[in-house]
Amino acid sequence: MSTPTQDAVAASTSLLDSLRTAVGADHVLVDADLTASYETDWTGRFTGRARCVVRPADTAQVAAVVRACAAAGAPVVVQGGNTGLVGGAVPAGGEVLLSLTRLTSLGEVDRAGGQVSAGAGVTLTRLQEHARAAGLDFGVDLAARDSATVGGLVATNAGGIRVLRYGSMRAQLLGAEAVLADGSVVSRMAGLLKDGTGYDLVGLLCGSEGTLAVVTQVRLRLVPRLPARAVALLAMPDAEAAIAVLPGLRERLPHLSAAELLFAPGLALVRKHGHLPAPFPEQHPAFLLVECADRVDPTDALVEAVAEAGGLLDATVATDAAGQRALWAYREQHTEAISAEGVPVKLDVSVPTGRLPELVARLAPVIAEVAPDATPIVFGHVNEGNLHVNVLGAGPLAEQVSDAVLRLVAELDGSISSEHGVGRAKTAWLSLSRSPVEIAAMRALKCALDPAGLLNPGVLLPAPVA
Ligand code: 2HG
Ligand code: ZN
Repeated sequence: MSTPTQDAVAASTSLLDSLRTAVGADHVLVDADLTASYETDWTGRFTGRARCVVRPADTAQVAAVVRACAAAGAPVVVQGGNTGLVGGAVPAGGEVLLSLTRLTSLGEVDRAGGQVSAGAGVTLTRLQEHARAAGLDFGVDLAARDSATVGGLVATNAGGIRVLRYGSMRAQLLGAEAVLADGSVVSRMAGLLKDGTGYDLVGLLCGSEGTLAVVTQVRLRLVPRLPARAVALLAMPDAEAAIAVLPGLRERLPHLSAAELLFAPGLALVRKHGHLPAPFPEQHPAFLLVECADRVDPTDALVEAVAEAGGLLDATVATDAAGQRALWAYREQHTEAISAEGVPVKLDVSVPTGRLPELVARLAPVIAEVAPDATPIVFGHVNEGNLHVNVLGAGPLAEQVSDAVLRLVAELDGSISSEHGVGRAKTAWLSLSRSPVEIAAMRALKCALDPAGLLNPGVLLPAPVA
């Protein structure tokens, strides 16, 4: 008779055998030096050992992997480009890590429909280049574009820098193919612009952070390519003034495509790590970076609107590509500069836009009260009331800092997760943004689609109270 240990070893060997049969032995990684890069998140804050890393090449292989894991009762964690910031795509310990980076199929651009099909492992940069080569563009853009993958963008309902103009990832999603927890496949890839037949499963999978199904392919809406751009950086006395300028710019500039908020401490970090020159001769406390995109040069309209905006301390407008990249670098290099400084507490929150000045004003004192030595670096997407609150030097007070900031956000009727997802980082605070009834409904959906709880356990929903 075999012992429980022998049974466990035999079960594990038979799962590895099934996975090797599903994807080929070369794509089942077990050696620690091969799995390491998949096991820690981009920030270095979340880490855990995977049972193995499996790298399927297409939907059929993903289905075979999920079936094998379901048969073995083995939990699965799903990963794309590993650029997530809430620990939602790295193992907690012992899961099979399903990496989707080999799902790189990219269909021909359908110009009649203004759509394209993309595999979950296609990077955002590749998708953008593909759309642009066909005279179109993709409506979502963000700084991690070279590594972030379509599957991860869908899983987190990613936002980024063009939400003001085109909406978040869900607004681009016309269809999806996904593997359910039992290994069966749902495919809705026709890209119908109108389809009122029942529950919107595709919309539901967007933002579900890999907990309901594994999205393997999506059908995406494309937008017109707007090659003429103008970018301005406005220096402002404070957040309130920067926020107050936005409605006027939005009303005057129908081709406004981005409005980003940053502050002196973040700018200083970016300049230090990126070795960048100062944007203005004088130092200023707050900045608004705005971009217009159109088919014809939007510079004059932007200059006029900026000239009429009140409360500016200074402004600079870049019309050529190099100057625009240089202005964007002040904003886009925040994440890297912060990481170069240390492992931050990273919070991504939003409040109704009208309450943004109050959030900005109260953040520093609220953080100082629980972690007096910590340094907050705040920046964000002002149109959506979305701030990225990064706190350096919180050390053992990380949980207290998160708690204080997220409670402040809830008090202001905001969301504890705006565009990065809940992941493992924020499950404990889900009830600040979702009522018990909503959480029960979310749990019911999870149980219906993944009754054994094998897909991304511990992500998004807190563990049920025993
Ligand atoms: C951004 O807007 C990203 O640049 C990352 O959402 C935010 O690093 C962050 O906190
Ligand atoms: Zn962001």
